[in-house]
Amino acid sequence: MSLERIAEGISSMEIRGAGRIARSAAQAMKEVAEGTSNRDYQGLRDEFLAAARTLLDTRPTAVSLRNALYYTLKEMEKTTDGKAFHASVVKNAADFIDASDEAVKTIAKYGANLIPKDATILTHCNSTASLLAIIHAFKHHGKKVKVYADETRPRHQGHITAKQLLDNGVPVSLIVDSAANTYMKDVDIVIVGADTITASGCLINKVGTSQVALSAREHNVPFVVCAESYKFSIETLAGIETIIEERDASEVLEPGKIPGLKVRNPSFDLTPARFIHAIVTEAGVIHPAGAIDIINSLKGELPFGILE
Ligand code: RUB
Repeated sequence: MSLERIAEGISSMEIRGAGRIARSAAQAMKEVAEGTSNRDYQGLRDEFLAAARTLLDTRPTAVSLRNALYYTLKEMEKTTDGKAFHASVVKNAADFIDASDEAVKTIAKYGANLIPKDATILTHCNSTASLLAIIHAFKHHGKKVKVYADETRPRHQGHITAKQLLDNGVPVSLIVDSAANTYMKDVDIVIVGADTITASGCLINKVGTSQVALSAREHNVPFVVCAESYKFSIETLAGIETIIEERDASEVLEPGKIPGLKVRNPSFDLTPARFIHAIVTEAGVIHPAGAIDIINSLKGELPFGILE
């Protein structure tokens, strides 16, 4: 797929989920690098930065996308040799995709360990890492799990989750988002994915996640987050606020259906760190207070700020 096709796919949410967005962005950068005959450092720099900005504009608040681009361009300030810079972009993009796939598999294994033997699980939205953790617990550990999948208004990503669980033989019931609190008394563990983890260990994930966390806390149910390290935001360490994406009102209500009505459609919300029992990363299962360590190691590795 070309850069334009991938950018369009991310904007339209045909490509969605923070991990998939990040891997697709790395793939787009790889294709830009493979498609150019340019080997002049400045020319390449301009070309790669333009491509990165095109990708960033598709979902500007996606931290995973930003970190994938940082990773791909991490040699940019370390060399002025065009050939070396070009080769590094191809290699780093491929390495990012492989590392991301591996991270998801590792998180699935660690996450499965946290799931009790005969657990009722509740999940919100559609997260590859958390879905695979449930499937791993069910298939490889033989745990008798059953799942409540929130439908996840307005785009119904919960339908994808329910279908994937069903396809893997996991017993699942689809519920409307507002029924999560009703069923929480039967739930043993909540597992969700992450769009972003902030320096203070807060979670930014699909809108409605924070209500699930609130309900879980009220019922003393552990609230577990699956997050690859590239979901952790270096920006938040510098005090830069993570902006919540607001999408088109037409996702919520057919345009003109109630003339004159204002509709708001935030795509994500923030769950405070104090509601989070554990964050499962490829580096291990951590307390939200450990977010700072992951961000510090990313900061040492990624060229934070080059896309501003
Ligand atoms: C998806 C969403 C997912 C996270 C994690 O939102 O909030 O929970 O991105 O997903 P959207 P994953 O549908 O708007 O992209 O674990 O697959 O990265």
